[in-house]
Amino acid sequence: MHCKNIDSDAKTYQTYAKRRDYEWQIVWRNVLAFIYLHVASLYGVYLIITLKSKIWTLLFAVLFASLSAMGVTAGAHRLWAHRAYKAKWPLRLFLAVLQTMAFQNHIYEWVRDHRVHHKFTETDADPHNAKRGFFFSHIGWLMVRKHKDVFEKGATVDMSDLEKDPIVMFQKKTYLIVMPILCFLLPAWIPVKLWGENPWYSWYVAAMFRYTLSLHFTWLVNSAAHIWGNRPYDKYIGATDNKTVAICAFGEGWHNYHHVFPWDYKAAELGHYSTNISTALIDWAAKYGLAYDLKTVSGDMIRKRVSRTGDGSHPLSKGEANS
Ligand code: ST9
Ligand code: ZN
Ligand code: ZN
Repeated sequence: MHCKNIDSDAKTYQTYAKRRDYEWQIVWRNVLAFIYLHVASLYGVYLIITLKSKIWTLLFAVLFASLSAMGVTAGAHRLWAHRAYKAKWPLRLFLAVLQTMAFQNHIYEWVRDHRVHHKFTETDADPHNAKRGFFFSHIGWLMVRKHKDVFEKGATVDMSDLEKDPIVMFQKKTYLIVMPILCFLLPAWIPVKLWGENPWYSWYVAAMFRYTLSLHFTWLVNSAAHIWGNRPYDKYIGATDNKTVAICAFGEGWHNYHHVFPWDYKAAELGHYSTNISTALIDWAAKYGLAYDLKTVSGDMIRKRVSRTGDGSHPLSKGEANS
């Protein structure tokens, strides 16, 4: 009898481990939230194209989305996840506020998932492993429990620098109160207060549509920029350089470069402002001394890497072929 219990315990554990390996354990709360977000956003699109909502509400939504995107790109990504530059506290506070407006989890969690993504790219320990397909790496990973390797291998990632940043830790502590105010209530309230928008129109356009669209633009980096595009710097990795994603994601679509040289504050070789507006913000902040120690990569290092592992799509490798 006793033996039987142990046996069945072991079986339960094996089944559990197997399930975590191969089965999607769906988190219905998130599935329902995403369904609501998408239905509400479609209604927002209807309000925009039928000109029922005011044009100012749409312009405001674009501005709000752009500011919050900078909190993710220049803040959570380049500053906190990669330490590609240093920032004085007023800039860190500003970026933390913008990042809270974006609701992509608090900085600490965002950075932990992102560091794990870089350390274990396209393995089971990668939270949005692109080998599991477009849907999983785009949105699916947020609707299921994480693979056990994410917890186990993720535990090896050092987060002590963030634990020492009082702004990051304050945001973590107050996130569940401040985030709904900054991401949903504030953008829904401003159009009502400033130009008399209908409160429901404001909710659907400036809150729901704006938020959902900026999530998709961000997720494209994890999905599209791990599937489609060139691999000018390293043809042996999944990440790609994808101009469309770069434009949508404020300069984060030069993802082949970024995976090869993650410490570059431009997250791209060139960082032209037209396809990399986040770099413009960091450069501007550096001019006023708010950002400093901007890290980049030497032309020589890039050239060597392009000729060693590039897929031949880089202008430098074409030059080589001609000479
Ligand atoms: C969102 C995030 O959308 C988007 C990130 C995109 C990143 C893109 C990067 C590309 C570059 C930047 C581009 C920017 C472009 C911007 C342009 C915009 C126009 N390591 O997670 P839990 C442990 S969020 C180590 O609950 P479950 C840890 O102990 C959208 N350990 O796991 C943790 O406990 P604690 C809105 C880890 O239960 C515990 O496990 N948010 C790691 O499997 C439990 O963790 C949502 O939709 C790790 N990596 O649940 C909510 N991870 O935290 C989404 C976990 O206490 N989240 N541990 O230390 C969830 O509901 C859940 O996380 C879950 C998994 C259901 C997905
Ligand atoms: Zn990636
Ligand atoms: Zn990164």
